[in-house]
Amino acid sequence: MNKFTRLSLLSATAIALAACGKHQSADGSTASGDATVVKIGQVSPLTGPISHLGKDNEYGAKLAIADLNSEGVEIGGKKIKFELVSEDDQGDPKMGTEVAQRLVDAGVVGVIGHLNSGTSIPASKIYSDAGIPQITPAATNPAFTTQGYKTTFRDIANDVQQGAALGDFIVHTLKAKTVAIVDDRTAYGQGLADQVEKAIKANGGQVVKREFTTNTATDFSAILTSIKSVKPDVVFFGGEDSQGGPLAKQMKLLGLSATYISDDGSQTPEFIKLAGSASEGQFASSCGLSHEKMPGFAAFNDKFKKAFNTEIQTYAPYEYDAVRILVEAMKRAKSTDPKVYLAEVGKTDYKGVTGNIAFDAKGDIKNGSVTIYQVKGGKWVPVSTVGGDGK
Ligand code: ABU
Repeated sequence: MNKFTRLSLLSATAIALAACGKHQSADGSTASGDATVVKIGQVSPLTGPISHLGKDNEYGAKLAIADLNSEGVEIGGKKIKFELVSEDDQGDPKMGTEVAQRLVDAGVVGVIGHLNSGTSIPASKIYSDAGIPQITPAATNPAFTTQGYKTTFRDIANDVQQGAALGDFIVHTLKAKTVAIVDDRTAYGQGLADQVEKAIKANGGQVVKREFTTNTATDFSAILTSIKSVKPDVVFFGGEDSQGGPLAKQMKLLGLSATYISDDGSQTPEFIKLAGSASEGQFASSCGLSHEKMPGFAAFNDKFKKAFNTEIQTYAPYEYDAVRILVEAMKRAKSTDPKVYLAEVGKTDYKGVTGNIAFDAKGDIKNGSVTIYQVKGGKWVPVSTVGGDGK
């Protein structure tokens, strides 16, 4: 959309709002009754193979907005009513930039997302150009925060930390001498697989096979037959549960007895559902503390179940914290204008549901942690945590 069309759309929005008794200010907020309406965007794949993860994120944002509105927030002497604008990027990089522009045009003052590294990275330029803070609660590729933008933040550990923890665990805890690695060729899966390979080698292990698939594949028999021929001790998969679950199941069906280990995209209830009995004894990491060590998890979990009648997949608590971090920054700045409150986001020191959150100069979480889990009795059970408050 060109600049002229965007301006015309904004004018049209202002006219429409005026007609229904609302007034749009220069910072994108609107007045409604005695409260000023402030829009916060959230983006995740709400359709497609990982829509369960996308909806989990959206639910986290919805809870945060509901809590803020029921608590009642005043900023700069004005009563604020927050409104969530949720977009579906389908996990697709091109759609990611399209919906990012749509959110900017809609006048959001901050964005939580996107979920995928492959969408968060290209979308970040659009938010940076518009001066709008973006906190991802899920995208872990380190490149997200190394582009030199002042607007990019992440409230979970990244894949340099996750790859190092996985490599160490595979070699020293699982005592693997030989490892086969599969990835889904996304910015996330391939990037993490590279980090894991580096860490395995640095710890004295051997990567005997490297294979790849796609993030829509469902049949892994050719890859697994090739892996079976080298008899690895461990198979690592870099990607999401929509591939990880079927892959673990097909490993068992093919008689591949290697231990399976995956990542934060697979450390979900959905993985256990998809892999079935083949999930038992398998491992995966998450980019944060275990639920038991998260200071606000129990209360958040109760609220989540009551509101949505489903269990948390993985990122919802980080999404909840991210919304509240933006609003805390607005309160400190006494402004909802992103150009004014952006500087305060970088100064965050917040005790959230997931733990203590502060950002380094790049916008990454300081002192992030990685937890390794194992499936025991059909449930994910934490085995060890490195970093953060977990050690
Ligand atoms: N971090 C897991 C999945 C999201 C992503 O980074 O693509």
